[in-house]
Amino acid sequence: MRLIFIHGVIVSLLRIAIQKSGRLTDASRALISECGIELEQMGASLRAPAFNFPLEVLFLRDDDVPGYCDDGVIDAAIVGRNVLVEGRSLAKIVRELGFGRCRLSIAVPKGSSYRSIESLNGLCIATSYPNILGDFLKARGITATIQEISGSVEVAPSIGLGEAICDLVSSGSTLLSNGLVEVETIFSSQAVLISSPELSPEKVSILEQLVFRIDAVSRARKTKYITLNTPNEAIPEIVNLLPGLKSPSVLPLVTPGWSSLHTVVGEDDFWGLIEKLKIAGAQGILVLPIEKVIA
Ligand code: PRT
Ligand code: ZN
Repeated sequence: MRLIFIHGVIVSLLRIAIQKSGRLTDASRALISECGIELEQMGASLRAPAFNFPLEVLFLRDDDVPGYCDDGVIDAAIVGRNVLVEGRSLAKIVRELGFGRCRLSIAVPKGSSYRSIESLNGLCIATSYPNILGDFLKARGITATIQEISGSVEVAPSIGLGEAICDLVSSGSTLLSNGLVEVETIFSSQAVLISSPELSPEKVSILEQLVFRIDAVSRARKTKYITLNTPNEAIPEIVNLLPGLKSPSVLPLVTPGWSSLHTVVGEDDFWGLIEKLKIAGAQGILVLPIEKVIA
């Protein structure tokens, strides 16, 4: 176990992996930074200790994460759920992080005679996800050949490597530009925080502190602080529209008969809510970002 000193006291260090260079890298770094954790910049080093939190970040290829986590080489990681499940990892999902959303889908060439899932019987499907695909097909009693390939799966049918593919999709534009049509979604994914199956009590405690901060950041990302002015007679209707963390604060304005209302709202149907507030009589609506929400 690597030890560090904070204010002269020995503490253990939580070793967390994030993707070195890829789709999850920026959002993972941003999350760590929004948690108030500052990393030492060590050039092109694959390791960065934190100055102000008992954490060390390792920058890895995502494919290495499940094995390292199971073996206890790393204590935690931010990785796509797809990688975790495909790697048959024993790691525990601690939190879903809400970024890196995508789906694993089966696609066939445009114009092919696909009708239903039974149409996959006897086909050869090219994929980098043989385990997830194999489980899916087995559960549905489909017999197909799985051709495992490591990249550029979407070009496989055009070069004779299979009659269908199974790959990650987000916008769908890669499928479209390769003349493929999505026919079955077999798995939904997003970035998750995972932890090794066996952590010492000290490391569990550090992980809990990290998760506390991540939760505060996640709640803040989903909420906005709102202030507005309203004629007093409209307050009951406006309060009804604004649930807030508890209930809105109402402060009298200098202008007689008017008040200012302050509260926190979720981002779901945010614009719909603003419309309703205006109709109810709200004016001068200000919307502000929130940095952290401590429950
Ligand atoms: O180098 P390393 O091995 O670490 O990275 P990688 O190349 O294996 O992974 P990377 O960086 O491409 O993706 C990291 C993670 O991001 C994945 O494991 C997913 O959890 C998540 N993610 C989210 C995606 C996508 N969206 C995505 N669209 N991963 C890959 N894609 C690819 C997909 O494979 C296809 O080629 O993007 C293409 C499709 O995108 P659309 O938008 O055209 O549908
Ligand atoms: Zn990878």
